This record gives sequence, structure tokens and C-alpha cells, in this order.
Amino acid sequence: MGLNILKENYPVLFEETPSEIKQAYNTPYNLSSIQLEEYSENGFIKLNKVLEGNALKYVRKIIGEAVKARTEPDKRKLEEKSQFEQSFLQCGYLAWDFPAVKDFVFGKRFAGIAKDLMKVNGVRLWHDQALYKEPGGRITDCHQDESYWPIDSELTTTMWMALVDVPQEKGCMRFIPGSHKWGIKEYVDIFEQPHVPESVKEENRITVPLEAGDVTFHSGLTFHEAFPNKTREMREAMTVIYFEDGATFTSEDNRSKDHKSCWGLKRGDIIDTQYTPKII
Ligand SMILES: O=C(O)CCC(=O)C(=O)O
Repeated sequence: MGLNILKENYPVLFEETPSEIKQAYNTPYNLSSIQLEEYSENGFIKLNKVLEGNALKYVRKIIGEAVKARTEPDKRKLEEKSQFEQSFLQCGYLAWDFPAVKDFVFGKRFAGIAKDLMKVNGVRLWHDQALYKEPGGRITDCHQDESYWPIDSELTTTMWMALVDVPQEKGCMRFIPGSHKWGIKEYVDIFEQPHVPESVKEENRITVPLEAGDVTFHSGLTFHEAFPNKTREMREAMTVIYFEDGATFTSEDNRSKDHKSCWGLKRGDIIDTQYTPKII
């Protein structure tokens, strides 16, 4: 869809973000030492009310519009989609197409949490992606994110924000606590041929239902999965992925080499591209 048509059909995505909302995106969220310890131990954490009120309503609106703009041309029914696509509608790099989403993704409130949890001096954006699980959508297969990313650092983290209440029956996330301490264990091909990872078969999992505005952060090494959406409503979630400033690019052969975040990089380069700005 051309830019003018997008601007005409989705005006809110191109309007100036109200200052009250920008402030909500940039007000620090303070973590206690117990929360920092919990993340270090478990490799994930749930944080309540990271957004509330008008800011939450606004974000739900703009992400919903952005997902609609991206997915509207696809008229396939759920059952006509691939197994991977039945796990969620995946809409990445929304910040770069839609200025309203960019203000959210660049929010220092969220990047500040990532910085504190990873205990680093600075964080960069890896990428954003909305993950909407359609009514009837299947499980998200268990995996470790870092097995897909050519980042030479164990310090990556994903913020997963619920834009609506996400109980188990709507497809909330489930984590294997402590699995971030195992290193990269197992590649699961969630795109074509998912399997239950050997390493997690016997492990305890923790189910994390969220209310709208709550988030989880999980390390790129933590095994996680999500339940199917057994409701008749969309599971609306937005994610932002961060990595430690100074991390290098591991490989041109990696599965994610075509991601915009990797454009122009050679093995060993510091990851510092137009798509991976330092946020805080
Ligand atoms: O939203 C989901 O269903 C899965 C999310 C996920 O795997 C992730 O954010 O790393």
C-alpha cells in the first residue's frame, strides 16, 4: 500500500503523539532489588501496569491500526495459513513505517526496564513486532529466541505487552524458569517443523496470565511458549526486543540474516545500524 493511501486510511498512525502519552512512554519504571534478582534467577519477570489509562488505550489503538494496515490485504482464513502463521499474525518493524508506533517503541520507560534487568550501560533496539493470536490460533511452540538471532551476546530481552487481558485461554505465555542459564540449547524450527525441545520435556513451566498494560520481559535464552487462543477474540500483544549496546554480529549465515537489523553487517561488526539505534 502506498504511503498516501496509508496516511488516508490510517491517519492516527501519522499524527503527532499527544504529549501526555509521550510522557507515559518516557517516565521511568522503578524496579526493586527483589525484582532484579527474580529476573536474574528465572530469566523472565512479570511487571504490572507498565502502561495504564489513556496511554494504554492509545497504544492499543495504534498497534491495532498498524496490524490492520499490514494484514488487511491477506484474506486467507486461519485454516488456510501455515502452521507458523496459525500461531500468530507477526507484524515486525512497525516503528519504521508508522511514526506513532515509533514513539512507543523508542520509549525510554520500556528500554530503561530492559537496561536495569540486563544490568548493562546501554540498550539498543533489535526490532519491534506485534504478535496477534487469532481466535482459534494454535500454540506458539517452545523455543529460545537467541537461537534465531546473530547477536554475539547473552544479553538480549523481549518486552511482551498485553494490550488486552490475556488469560491462559486467550494464549498467554509460559516460561521455563532458569532455562536462560543453560546457554543456547536447542534450535526449534518453529517456522516449518516444530518439535518439543528435548531439554525442556521434564521441566516445570510457569504460566503467566496478564492484564492489559502488564508486561513480561524474558531473556533471549529463556525457553518459552504460548497457549492456543480458545476464545473468539484476538489476543493482542506488542513486543519490543532489546540487546546490550556494544554487542557484535555473529554470522552472515544466520537464519535472521535478512532482517533489516542485520543489513550491511559483517561478522564481528558492532551492531550499530539505522534499524538498531541506542535507545537508552
Ligand atoms: O506471542 C507469542 O505467542 C510468542 C511470543 C514469543 O515467542 C516471543 O515474544 O519471543
